[in-house]
Formats: sequence, C-alpha cells, structure tokens
Amino acid sequence: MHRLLALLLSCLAIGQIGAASVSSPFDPFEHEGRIVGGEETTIAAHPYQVSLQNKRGSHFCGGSLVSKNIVVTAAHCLQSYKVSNIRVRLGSTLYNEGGILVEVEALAYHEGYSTSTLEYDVGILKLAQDVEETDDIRYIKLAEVTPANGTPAVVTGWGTKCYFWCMSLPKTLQEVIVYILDWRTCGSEDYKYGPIVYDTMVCAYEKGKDACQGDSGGPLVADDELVGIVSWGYGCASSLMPGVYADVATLREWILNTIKSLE
Ligand code: 4AZ
Repeated sequence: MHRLLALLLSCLAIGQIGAASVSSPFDPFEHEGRIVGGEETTIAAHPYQVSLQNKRGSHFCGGSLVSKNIVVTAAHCLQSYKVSNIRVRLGSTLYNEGGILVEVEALAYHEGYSTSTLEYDVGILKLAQDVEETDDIRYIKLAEVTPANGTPAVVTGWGTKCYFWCMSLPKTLQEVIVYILDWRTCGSEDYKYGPIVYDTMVCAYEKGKDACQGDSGGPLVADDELVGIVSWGYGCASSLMPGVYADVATLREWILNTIKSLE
C-alpha cells in the first residue's frame, strides 16, 4: 500500500523521469534529497555508461553497454516505450550532446518482472548499429558472482541531484561509491525495508550517498564488472534505506539467453 502511494506521489513530483515506483518525496523516513554525495565524473572513467532518451532528447534512464550492440537496463525503464521512440547516447560525459546517438532495433524485458514487487527488474536493448570500443565507449563484463558484503562499488548516472523541487537533471555524469549488501542482509532487521527485498536484488549503501530518480537502469560496478542495475529505493540516501539494484549475477542467464534470442 505504501508503495502504491509512493508511486503516485513520485510520479507527481518528477513527471518526466522514468522512475522506479517506490521512491517518494513524502516518505516518512526521507530527510535528504540529493544523488547524494555524488561527484562529477567523465565518460572515460565509466565508458560502459549510456543514456536512454526519448526522441526529444529527454534523458529517462541509464544503461550499460555489454557488447557491440547490446545495452542492459532496468525493465521498469522500458515498459512504457516503443523501440522506435528510444535513442541511446554513448561515449559522452554530457547526456545532451557529444558521443554518438543510436537508434534501437529491439527490446526485451524479463517475463517475471513485477510492477508491485520489482523482482526481475532487468531488460535489454539491441542497438540498430554496432558500436566499436574507443576510449569513451567500452563493453562491460556481467558479474558471475554477487560480491561479498562490504565490497565497494560505483554507481553512476545523470539522475536527479535534488529530490523534490529540483526538476532539471545534471548534464554532467555523476558518480558515487557505495558498499554491497546482499538481499538477505538488506531485508534484515539491520535496515528498514524488511521482507520486500527479494533474491533477484542486491543492495548498496553508504550514509548520505545513493542513486536517485533518473539513475534507474544504470550501472553498479565493482572490480570492473556489472554487478547491479539501478532499480528502486525509498527515497534517496535515506537513513537505513539502501539503494536496491537488480542482481546481475542472478539474472545473468536470462540476459545471455535473451541476447541470443535477439540475434
Ligand atoms: C528511481 O526512482 C530511483 N535511492 C532510483 C534509485 C533509487 C530510488 C529511486 C535508490 O529511479
């Protein structure tokens, strides 16, 4: 119930961003409002990062390039878009200019994706053209194993830095370091979510630091591997409310099989 209310409120607050459904500016536990503790970075430092945009150039989600023509993102980013309306910007620190802008040939998202629990929040895009690796464009490896609790990881994106009244997104890519928590720990008494964290998820936490709306679909990376896909959270950087990510190691087989099916 709380989630449904949060969904409605977050849609009202940040209409233009394809946001996960469980983040709310009115969350009773929410006291902060930034992507929270992030810093500007460059695409050369995160060359697998891409921006998903509509035809008018509005950024709506992040994604990760995993091969010459495949981007991994969140299912919830893709639900309301037709292939013909999505553009992918690669190789640019700025989401609104530079690098290359490519069209999409096909998309797929997980059959098990649930809009109520957000389990299986994974999808892929097949690009309409192949892209070569350069200094600013690189394929990232899918993690085979979820990193241990406490492993440092970096999350990046063009998501909002202001949680409530700030409607415009940063043009420059932002990064923040957070620490891995497995789904059981994340759903335990030590944090505030309880049993709404599932085994297709992995969390990452650091006081005052987090992903936020507009970062969805983007990469959580540890040891140069894609470990998580930005999925949801109650608020952003709220105390004891970790960022929740789709767990790439758990979803890897689906990703690989689905890539094959789109070939
Ligand atoms: C969102 O709505 C969203 N704090 C993404 C990440 C987090 C919360 C919300 C994690 O896209």
